[in-house]
Amino acid sequence: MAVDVAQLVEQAREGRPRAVARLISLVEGASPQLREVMAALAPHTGNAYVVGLTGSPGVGKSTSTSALVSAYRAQGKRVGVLAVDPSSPFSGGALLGDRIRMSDHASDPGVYIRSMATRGHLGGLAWSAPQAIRVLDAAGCDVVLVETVGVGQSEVEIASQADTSVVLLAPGMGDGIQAAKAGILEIGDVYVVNKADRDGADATVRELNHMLGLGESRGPGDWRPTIVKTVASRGEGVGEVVEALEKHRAWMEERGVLDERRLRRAATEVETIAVTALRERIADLHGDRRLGALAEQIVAGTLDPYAAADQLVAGVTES
Ligand SMILES: Nc1nc2c(ncn2[C@@H]2O[C@H](COP(=O)(O)OP(=O)(O)O)[C@@H](O)[C@H]2O)c(=O)[nH]1
Ligand SMILES: [Mg+2]
Repeated sequence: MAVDVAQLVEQAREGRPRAVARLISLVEGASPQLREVMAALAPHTGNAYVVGLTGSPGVGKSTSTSALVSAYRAQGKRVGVLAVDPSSPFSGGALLGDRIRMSDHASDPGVYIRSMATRGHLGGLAWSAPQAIRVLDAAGCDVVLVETVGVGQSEVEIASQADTSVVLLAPGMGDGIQAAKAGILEIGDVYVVNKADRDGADATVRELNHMLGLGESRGPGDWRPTIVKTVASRGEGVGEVVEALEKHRAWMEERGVLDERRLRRAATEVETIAVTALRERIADLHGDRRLGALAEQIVAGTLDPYAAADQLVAGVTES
């Protein structure tokens, strides 16, 4: 069903939650109207500060996100929350518990909370998450918190696209090794050791210090990842997390890093849309027939795979 995009965008900019939700649904469903939506949103984007939260399931991401929402709301900021689950084709499922933890904010008109899954779209969340962030940005969110379900490759990719990446760990979860494996020790700007009410939090901080090489010297002006201990379920340490985020943001602005990151994010976004469009064209009937014909020539030895790939790309891009 076609929607009145101009009207929807206007309503979203006025901060109407239903309009924001409709726009994100268009993103999630890969609607053909998205071109129109993104064109209408473009002039109104670029204001939101995007924070990614990554960490093993159960570490306390949703609890921390909820506490961060409260902290930012206390500052009068409008906050968007995007909970993304790259492993699931259904929004909801794994994130149901998160919704309950977020229910404190359900009636606050200054907070948008949305969970998203891939819905089997070829581009996956790498394709849709940045567009959902655009919607929240244009809707006037000062801060957008992006929570991923776990620490897999696609989660790390999504988190690394944020302005600031927060990596959460908890004592006694064997998190260190897992984190190192998933590569999240390379993406964290701020590290949170949550569940500091449990034994071993200080040991986890020490281990983290060691793994991050924080004892080693860095170049002057380099960012030293901050480590903050929290008890998210009681809101303890959350103020320090906000402080660490603000510090990182200020550092990025001072050094031009924020612009750099946003340029990189935009480039990745365009590339993802382009590659996904290309892949879709190859998968359509036309492209499929072409591919079949090329495969026959390769098997017959009358064509090499590079020349065939060139022909395929040329064929699907000119039609
Ligand atoms: N003891 C303790 N439990 C916590 C803390 N933060 C969160 N939890 C609990 O840990 C569980 C998982 O939290 P959740 O936020 O859903 O983790 P997520 O999977 O990373 O989003 C929940 O039962 C929370 O109540 C904390 O600081 N201390
Ligand atoms: Mg969660």
